[in-house]
Amino acid sequence: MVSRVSQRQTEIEKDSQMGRAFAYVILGGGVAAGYAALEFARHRDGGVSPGELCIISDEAVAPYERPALSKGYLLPRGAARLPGFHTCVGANDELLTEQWYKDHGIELVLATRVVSADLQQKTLLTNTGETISYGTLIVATGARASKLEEFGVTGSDAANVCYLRSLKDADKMVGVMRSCHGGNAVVIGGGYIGMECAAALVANEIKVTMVFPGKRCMDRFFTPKIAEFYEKYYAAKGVTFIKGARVTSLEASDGRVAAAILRDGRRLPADMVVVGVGARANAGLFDGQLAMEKGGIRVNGRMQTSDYAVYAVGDVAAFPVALLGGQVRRFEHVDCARRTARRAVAAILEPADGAAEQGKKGYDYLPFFYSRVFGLSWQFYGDNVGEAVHFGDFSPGSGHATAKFVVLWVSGGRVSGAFIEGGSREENEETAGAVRRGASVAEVAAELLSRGLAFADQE
Ligand code: FAD
Ligand code: NAD
Ligand code: ISD
Repeated sequence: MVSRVSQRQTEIEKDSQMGRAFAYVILGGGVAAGYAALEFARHRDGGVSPGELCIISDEAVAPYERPALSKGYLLPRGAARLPGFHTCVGANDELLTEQWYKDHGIELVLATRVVSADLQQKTLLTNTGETISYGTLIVATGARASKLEEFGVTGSDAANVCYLRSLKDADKMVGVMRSCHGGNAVVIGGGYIGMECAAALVANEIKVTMVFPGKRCMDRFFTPKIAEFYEKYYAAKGVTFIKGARVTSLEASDGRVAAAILRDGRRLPADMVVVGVGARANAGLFDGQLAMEKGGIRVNGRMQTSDYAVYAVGDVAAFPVALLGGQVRRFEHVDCARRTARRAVAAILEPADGAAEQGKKGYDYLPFFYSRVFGLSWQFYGDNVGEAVHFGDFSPGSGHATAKFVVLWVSGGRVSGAFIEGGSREENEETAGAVRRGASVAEVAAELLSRGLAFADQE
C-alpha cells in the first residue's frame, strides 16, 4: 500500500515537471536555428500552428548572424547592433525579430539550457527543470570556443581576457577594447578569430601582437604564399607576429592579466588578451545515443542522425558531401549552417522519395567559406586538396592596396578548390561555378589570364 502511494506521488511529481510538447523542437538558437525557422514558416505558408515548433536556446536573444560579432559588431564607429543582424539578413533574406517568431507561431524558449536529452523518451530536460517533449528534434547546438585551460594555461577567466563566440562575449570585448584605447593586446591563435579580431583591434587603435604555434597564420588552410600576403598586410597595419610560439602562462594581478608569458620566457605586456584557439562541436548531450564522426554528430545526406526522429545541422553535423565523392565532413562555417538547416527542414516536411534518394552519395553541397578584414575580402569554394597554383599580384603594398589574386587547388587535372581575394560578385560566382562543375585547370587558367591575372611566382 505504502509503495503504491509513493509510486503515485512520484508520478504526480513527474507530471508536474512535465512541460510543453512540440511536434518539432530546434535545440540551439544560432544561425542554423534561424534559417530552419524561416524554412518552416515558408513550407507552412507563413507560419506554424501554436505548439508545433519551438527553439530552445541558452542565449537570451533570438537567432542572429554570428559572423557579424567579429566584424561589424566590433567597429569603433557605426557598429552593428541587434535587431539589425538577426538571421536571416546575412543571406539577404528576412530579418527575423522576436516579434517575427510570435507572428509565425514559433515559440522561442530563450536563456534556457538543455542539460540532458533522452532520445528513447523523446524528451529534453532544461536547466529550469522543465521536460520538453518533441516529435522530431533538430540539433543545432553549434560549437563552443576552446579554452586556454584545455592547453594547460590558467587564468583565462580574467576581466580583460576575451573569447568570441556569443553576443555576451562580444559585449565583453567591446567594453574591454574601450578601456584599452592606445594600449597593447595579445592575440593568442592565428586562425579565423585571431585574424578577424586583430583587424578589429587595430581599427580600435590598440597595438596587436599575435602569437601562435604554427609557421604561418591559418596554417591548415592558407598556402605559404597566401599567408605571406595577409601577414605582410597586417604588419603594414602595425600588427606584430610571433610565430612558432606558445603562451604558457598569463601573469595576473587583481583579476586582470598584465602579460602573457611565452615558453621561451619572453614576456608580452598586455592590457587585454583575445583568445581564438579553436572550437569544439557541442555534441556531448548525445554521446552514447547518436553515432558520432569528425567530432560531431554523424548525419546522412538529409541531415538525419542514427535516430530517425533526430536531425543535426550546422557546426555540429558531419555529413557526406556528394561533390567530394561522399566523404564525410564537418564544416564550422555560416553558409553550411544556413544550407544544412534548410535541407533538414525540407527533408522533414517532404519525406524522402526512396527511389530518388537511391544512389545519392550525400548532400549536394559546395563548401564555401569567407572572411572580411580591413578592406580585404576573400572567398573559398571546394576542397583544398592537390597542388596549389597561384595567379595574380601577391604584393601587399602599404596595406592600402586593392589586392586581387586567385589560388586554384588542382587534383587530377581538375580544379578541386579555389580561393579568391578581392573578387567582384560576378568573379566570385564564376569561381564557385568552375569548382562546382570540376572545370579543367586549363579552362580556368585561360579565363584568369584573359582577366590579366598572370601566374604568380611560386614560393
Ligand atoms: P551557432 O550559431 O553557434 O548556434 C548554436 C546555438 O546553440 C547557440 O545559440 C548556443 O548558445 C546554443 N546552444 C548550444 N548548446 C545548447 C544547449 N545545451 N541548450 C541550449 N542552447 C544551446 N563563418 C563564416 O563562414 N564566415 C564568417 O565570417 C564567420 N565569422 C564568424 C565570426 C565569429 C565571431 C564566430 C564565432 C563564428 C563565425 N563563423 C563564420 C562561423 C559561423 O558563425 C558558424 O559556422 C555558425 O554560427 C554555425 O551555426 P550553428 O547554428 O551551427 O551554431
Ligand atoms: P581556428 O581553428 O580557425 O584557429 C585556431 C588557431 O589557434 C590556429 O591558428 C592554431 O594554430 C591556434 N592554436 C591552437 N592551439 C593553440 C595554443 N595552445 N596556443 C596558441 N594558439 C593555438 O579557430 P578559431 O580562430 O578559434 O575559430 C573558432 C571558430 O569560429 C571556428 O569554428 C571558426 O570556423 C569560426 N570562425 C569562422 C570565421 C570565418 O569563417 N570567417 C570567422 C571567425 C570564427
Ligand atoms: O554573413 C554575415 C556576415 O559576414 C556578417 O557580418 O552576416 C553578417 C552581416 O552581413 C549581417 O548584418
